[in-house]
Amino acid sequence: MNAERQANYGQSSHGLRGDYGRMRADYTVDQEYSAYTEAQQDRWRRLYRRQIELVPGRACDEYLAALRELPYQQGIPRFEVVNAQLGAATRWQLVAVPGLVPDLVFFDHLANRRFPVTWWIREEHEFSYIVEPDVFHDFFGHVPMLFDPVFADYMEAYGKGGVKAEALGALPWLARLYWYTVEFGLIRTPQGLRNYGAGILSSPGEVDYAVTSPKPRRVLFDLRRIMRSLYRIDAYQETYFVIDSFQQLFDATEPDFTPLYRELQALEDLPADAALALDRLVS
Ligand code: HBI
Ligand code: FE
Repeated sequence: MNAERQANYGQSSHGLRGDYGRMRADYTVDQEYSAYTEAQQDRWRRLYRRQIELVPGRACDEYLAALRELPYQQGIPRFEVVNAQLGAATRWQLVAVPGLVPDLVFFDHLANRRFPVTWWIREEHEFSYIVEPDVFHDFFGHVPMLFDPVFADYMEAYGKGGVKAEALGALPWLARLYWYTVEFGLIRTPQGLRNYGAGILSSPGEVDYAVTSPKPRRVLFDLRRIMRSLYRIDAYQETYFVIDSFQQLFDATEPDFTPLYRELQALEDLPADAALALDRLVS
């Protein structure tokens, strides 16, 4: 299987970084901790110190509570240390991977409560922006949310849905659900709008933009609307979808999507900046 052809991220399929030569059949590798250079460890610490200042008041409480307990200050985290904490909290485990993995491999890991984490760290010139997931995006953006029991169950259900969607030829629709929730989701709280999406939480610019800028549309969560919506992978999002709780997200995505996919076949995709009369906007 050719990883470069199989892994599609968003709408662009591009050559992938990473060494796909020495991995197991499920695309996992061992984290070779001593191979990280001091420059890479220093880059992690600088990424961490910048982002840790930005998340209070902008990330949801579930995320912040987990982040406080994670050993991220000293340097690139060790998988086995975080796995002991995560396993105790929600029975999830992290597995090291060479980078983006094929959709079905990714879904199979999620369906079995394993989250694939890219082991390598971005280059210095990518300090503020990177398209592919690296170890900072995965650990800082995704891992804290896996400590929330309801969100953790949502991720497992998503993986199971992914296996089904692939068989039904419905992946583009399901991938948009991942994008607009797991990567770029917002949640409405009594204290105001907060981020829970990993793409936002690991981004120095978008973490503020997503919850404060007057530019983007913020639309109340609507499964069908999300599945119709194209997205951009190379700029701040033009539309965010807002949930009221992780339970709402879990419940709304619980039913079998087969009838929904059939309906969507007859509907046109919507541009990333579409304004629909029926959108319920969040002010
Ligand atoms: N691989 N490592 C990794 N991380 C992802 O987020 C990822 C992936 N492969 C496929 C994939 N995501 C998509 O299937 C999802 O965006 C739906
Ligand atoms: Fe991600």
